Amino acid sequence: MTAISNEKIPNNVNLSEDKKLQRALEQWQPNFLEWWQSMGPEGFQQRDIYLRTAISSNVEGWAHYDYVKMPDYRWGIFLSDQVPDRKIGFGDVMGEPVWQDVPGEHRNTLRRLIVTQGDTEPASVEQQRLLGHSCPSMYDLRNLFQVNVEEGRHLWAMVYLLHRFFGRDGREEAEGLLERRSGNPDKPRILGAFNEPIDDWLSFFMFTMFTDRDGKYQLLALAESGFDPLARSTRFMLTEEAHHMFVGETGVGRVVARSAELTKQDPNGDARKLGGVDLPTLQKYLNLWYSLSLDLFGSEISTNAASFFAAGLKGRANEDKHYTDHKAIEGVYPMEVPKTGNAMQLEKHEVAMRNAMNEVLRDGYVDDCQRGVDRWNKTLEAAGLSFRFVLPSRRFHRAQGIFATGFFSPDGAPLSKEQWEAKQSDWLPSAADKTYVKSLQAKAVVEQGKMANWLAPPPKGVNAKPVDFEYVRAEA
Ligand code: BYC
Ligand code: FE
Ligand code: FE
Repeated sequence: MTAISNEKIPNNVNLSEDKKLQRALEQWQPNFLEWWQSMGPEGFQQRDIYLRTAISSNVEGWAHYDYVKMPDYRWGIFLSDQVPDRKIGFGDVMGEPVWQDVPGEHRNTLRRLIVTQGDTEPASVEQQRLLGHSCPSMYDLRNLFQVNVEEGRHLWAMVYLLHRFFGRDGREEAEGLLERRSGNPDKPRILGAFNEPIDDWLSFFMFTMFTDRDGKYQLLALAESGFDPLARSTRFMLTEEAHHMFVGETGVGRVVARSAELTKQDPNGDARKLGGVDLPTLQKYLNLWYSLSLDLFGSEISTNAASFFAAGLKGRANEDKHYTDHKAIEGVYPMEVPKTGNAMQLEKHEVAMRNAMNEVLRDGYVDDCQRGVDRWNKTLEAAGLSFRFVLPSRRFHRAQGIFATGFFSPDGAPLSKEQWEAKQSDWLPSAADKTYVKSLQAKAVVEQGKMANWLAPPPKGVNAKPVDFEYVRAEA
């Protein structure tokens, strides 16, 4: 499938053959640009940034690098190639041909899933909009903007589905996606983590490590969908998602490397004394963003998840490769569940497998996060330090699901409210920690090739360019 990139909206969905749809999307486009100008990255909009643009969906040709001003970025609509004769791979409808249109009985549910997915994309751009002013290097600044424009494209991907398949309701939802605002109590974004501030670069790296990784798992689950256009959209989004998690994992990794170095240099092993982030503070930021991201999987026991699965709308990650029983009517998932009326006591429950689908998806996510943490710990080990990062228990600091009403320590022990309050600032960033981390970033590092003191340089640059490449051109 080739892309027609000289069109107003680059696409590989034959947009020019559907004039009505093309017009509707061309009407939405200026609203998107207006949103981008007012809620997208503050500053730098007239700068030339060395960015990658998707220009088609085939593996060799889709990534094109060049200087571009962000408002001129070619946000396009790209679906992965259609798999011929694709069949639904799970649920009650397993084995039936996938749908090229929305089945009437699933219309509301699918719209809801697409809107929820779509809402996170502009939300993250809003959360990150002020970070340019405190960037630790031009390399990092460019990576931030790359993530931002791609989240903008993910919004386009969901808006295409809404316009193409959901008529007037879909068009209204597409407007709504530009109207809600991250962190605004009157019109908040839909999911919790997307209303949390990301106002320092350590939070940005943790977010792209942990929250974008929820994106990976949700997209993998939607890539299984019986609604083929959704499956194909999300499959293409996953190729971009990989870079976001790269930014997160290597971003945190570079902070870890630098912190380890400074910890060793300071006679008392305190990286803060030398202008770095100390390891215990890094652990607190990890605890925060990991637990916020765990919430994004929804409740451990969910009839919503069961019906998404039964109906063939949302599967498990890599359904075909990782599972043999694709109906999941039989099995159970053992869980420890807080007792009703007494969250301090846990009791064993056997949850019907379909009702546990959120937890099944979360399992894959937790393992994936652990692999990243292991790599950071290798750095500490190589530095000869005994400190190790740990993922806190899934019960820790939860606002969704069965543990939301209780209080739990990072190792999962039930606590009273008083015990929790006494220890909270040991486990999550305190106001003083946040002030300290921000103080390291008071001034943007804008000299080509320079790095802020609190993180290590990357081992290599972008697209085989050197680390000191001019990723963001100076103001003309
Ligand atoms: N905050 O049965 P439950 C990404 C609601 S990230 C607020 O527990 P369900 C990205 C839930 O909506 C990926 N509300 O959960 C990353 C439901 O409300 P209703 C985004 C929450 O429905 C970085 C109620 O609680 N994609 O792409 O099984 C940067 C009980 O629901 C939360 C998706 O999420 C929460 N955390 O699953 C940029 C995929 N959790 O219906 C982008 C689409 C739950 O009773 N969404 N609730 O009013 C879904 O698949 C599901 O909606 C969820 C929830 C997995 C989110
Ligand atoms: Fe995204
Ligand atoms: Fe992302």
